[in-house]
Amino acid sequence: MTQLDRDLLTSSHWGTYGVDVSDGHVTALRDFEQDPDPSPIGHGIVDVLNGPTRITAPMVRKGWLEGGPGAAPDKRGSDEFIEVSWNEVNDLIANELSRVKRSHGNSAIYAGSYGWASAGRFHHAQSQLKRFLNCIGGYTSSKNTYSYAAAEVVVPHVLGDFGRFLNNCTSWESITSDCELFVAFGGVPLKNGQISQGGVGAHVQKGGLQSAVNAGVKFVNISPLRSDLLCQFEGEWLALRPSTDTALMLGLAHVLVNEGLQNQDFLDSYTVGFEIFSAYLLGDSDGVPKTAEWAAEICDLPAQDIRALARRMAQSRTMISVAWALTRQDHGEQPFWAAITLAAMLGQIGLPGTGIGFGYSATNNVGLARYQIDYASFPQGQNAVKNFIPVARLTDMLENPGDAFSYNGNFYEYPDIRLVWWAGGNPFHHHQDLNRMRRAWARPETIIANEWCWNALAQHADIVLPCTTTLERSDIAMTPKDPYIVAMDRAINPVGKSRDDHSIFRGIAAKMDVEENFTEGRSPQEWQRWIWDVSRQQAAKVGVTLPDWDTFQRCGWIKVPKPDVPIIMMEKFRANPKTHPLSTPSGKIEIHSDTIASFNYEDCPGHPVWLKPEEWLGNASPLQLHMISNQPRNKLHSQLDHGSVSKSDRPKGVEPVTMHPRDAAARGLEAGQIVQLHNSRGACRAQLTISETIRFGVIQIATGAWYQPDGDTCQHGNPNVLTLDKGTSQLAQGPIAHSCLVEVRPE
Ligand SMILES: Nc1nc2c(c(=O)[nH]1)N[C@H]1C(S)=C(S)[C@@H](COP(=O)(O)OP(=O)(O)OC[C@H]3O[C@@H](n4cnc5c(=O)[nH]c(N)nc54)[C@H](O)[C@@H]3O)O[C@H]1N2
Ligand SMILES: Nc1nc2c(c(=O)[nH]1)N[C@H]1C(S)=C(S)[C@@H](COP(=O)(O)OP(=O)(O)OC[C@H]3O[C@@H](n4cnc5c(=O)[nH]c(N)nc54)[C@H](O)[C@@H]3O)O[C@H]1N2
Ligand SMILES: [Mo]
Repeated sequence: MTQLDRDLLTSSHWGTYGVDVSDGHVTALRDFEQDPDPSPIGHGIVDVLNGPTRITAPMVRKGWLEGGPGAAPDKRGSDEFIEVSWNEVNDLIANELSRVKRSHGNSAIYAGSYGWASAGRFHHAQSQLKRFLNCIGGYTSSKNTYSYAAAEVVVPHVLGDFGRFLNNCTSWESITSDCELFVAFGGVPLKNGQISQGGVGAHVQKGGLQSAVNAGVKFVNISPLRSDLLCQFEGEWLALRPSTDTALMLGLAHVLVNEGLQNQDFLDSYTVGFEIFSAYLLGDSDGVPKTAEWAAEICDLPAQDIRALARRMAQSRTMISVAWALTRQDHGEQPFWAAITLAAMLGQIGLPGTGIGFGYSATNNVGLARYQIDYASFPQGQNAVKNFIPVARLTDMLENPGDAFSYNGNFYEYPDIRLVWWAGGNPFHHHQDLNRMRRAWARPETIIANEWCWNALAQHADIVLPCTTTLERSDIAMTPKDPYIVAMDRAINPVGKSRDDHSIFRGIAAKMDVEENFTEGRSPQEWQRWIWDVSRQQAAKVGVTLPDWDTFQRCGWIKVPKPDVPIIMMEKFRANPKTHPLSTPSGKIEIHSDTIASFNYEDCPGHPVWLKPEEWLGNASPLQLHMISNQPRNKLHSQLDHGSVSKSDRPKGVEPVTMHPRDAAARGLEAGQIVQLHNSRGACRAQLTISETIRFGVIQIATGAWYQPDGDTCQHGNPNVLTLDKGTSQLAQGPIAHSCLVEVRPE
């Protein structure tokens, strides 16, 4: 263990903490002194580091061990596990990988391994897995995220890029000084700002929002949930029907055109295709003018409120924020495209404090002024396999090998998957229609998972490789998304026989004669120093000096200074679109995209349109409610669901669900009782909370409860047994968890 003259430190996606250790056990985490708004989430790890849910040795499912690959796959999730040694398990895996490669080729290995894992530049689980598989010929991969797949595919057609703009959203300082009206589709959910991928030093979202409120910025929270903008900030609340934001945006746009309020100069100089969109907006192309009354019918908001909001937006210095959640719905490409179009019509893009932003407080880094330093990562190498799926098409791929699918203008084929490997990420958390996924999960011959806790992913694998947590290995928390760089100390020894992901793959690499390729002769310590040294050079390129390794280790953390001026998204393009064009075909904002139009997708034509979702309140039967399954307040996804912080929320052991009093009365339900949410795809238990802070006709249940199926009913309250597994459109094929109807009955 490192001998240090300072407190032990750790970092996570939810914050930095001091670590108290006694007798080789972590006894407590302490909030980081630099953090003005620390998150309680971290404390949830202490009681589960070494408890009954910890995986302490390599385990193989009995049916697989006895019958070999493909044996009794329907017993995944219910079979017994047998402990084996590391040497045995490495042999089993090396032989199985060789068999699959020989008989079916590397494309039969699926290692999209989507998900978050833990902070730390070196021990990034997916990078370790992918580098190892690249050393043995590659794997079928996945593209895009569950977070905002629809935006990742559509926005580059409209603005030329998505990630770059997301990382450069106008900073809170600029909003505080220059914005008057902040219109937030999906709110500014501070609960989500607790998180930032790769590590957080100081939480800034609450402070940013507070400073803007103090400076007089008015907030409008457009969301089925009032809590998406905390009441203490006194925003207005427009409780629209879920999945209808695009109709509302079109209604607002129509008012602007109808009343001559759009900024034509901006449209002429900085955009293309407005005339085609405008013909649709006015009804010239389809006979339906998208008036405030038309929008009011769809979103169930008063037409006069829509008109009043449009006028206010045109008269004020306005920022439009679109929550990432708006992409996770049927036709999730449309709200982002429509929001960019609306902001373009207001003509304030590229000016201080106004324009468009993608999901303020979706994570701690949105609107956080910082340098974009291209820090080094653990290199993944080259994947020789070209096959991929859009990440949320997992079940389709397992069900339909050889079938064609559309994606972003092309056709591709689903490969025939024989072996699935997850190291970081939990599909039994993130995927939709989990009961259907579980059935498809029985098709591959072998499923391997690197995990540290017995969640549903581990329980549904054939081979479980026990990995360490961040507290059992040293690393560096260093990401362009956060100004703090933190030495993550190895606070305790690995629990049981667990190994870090790197050592796990190194062991198998040795059996397959690729150890040298995998490690390049470096130890984990040497890799970390390599990452540090390359990152120092990268930082120097933007004028940031990082100390040498020993000084950094002695200090434990450093803060990279922030740029002198606030960030203003698309400032340079605004100043001179000729010298700083966008990377779209026209160099301008594409309100109409010839490229997308040329794909001839009915579910994603050439400009923003309103398309009815497959499931929404507009086609609900009288008993159906719209279910919002948003991000959990007290954990990150399914991580630490078994820990004390998450459990403190649920005295009866099941996830809380929130319902409007009118809906509860109509069903004769009472607060505190256990209910079942159900639809044709499955059911889940939940404990009822009744509140007027939710729109009637809508229920809210956070994601994250560990999937525990009894038949098709999840006993813990995982809403993904109810959600629909369908792509946003042929363009992005993103997930649509938020477009989902359910009924609720007493248990
Ligand atoms: N209904 C519904 N579903 C959703 C969403 C929604 O809004 N509604 N949101 C979606 C979104 S945005 C996302 S990003 C996904 C998130 O889905 P995931 O990212 O898959 O969820 P996590 O629970 O964070 O999974 C991380 C896993 O990595 C494991 N892990 C942690 N550290 C390590 C490590 O060092 N090594 C290894 N090998 N494993 C480790 C954890 O134990 C955990 O099982 O969920 C999506 N699903
Ligand atoms: N505490 C915590 N924070 C997190 C995470 C976590 O698991 N826990 N996950 C992180 C990840 S991976 C991601 S991608 C981000 C996601 O960030 P978001 O996508 O912003 O997260 P959500 O909580 O799913 O949704 C935000 C709000 O959008 C609203 N909403 C849902 N549907 C609609 C709609 O149709 N219209 C409107 N107007 N509003 C709607 C919901 O009320 C919801 O509370 O959060 C990150 N932050
Ligand atoms: Mo996400």
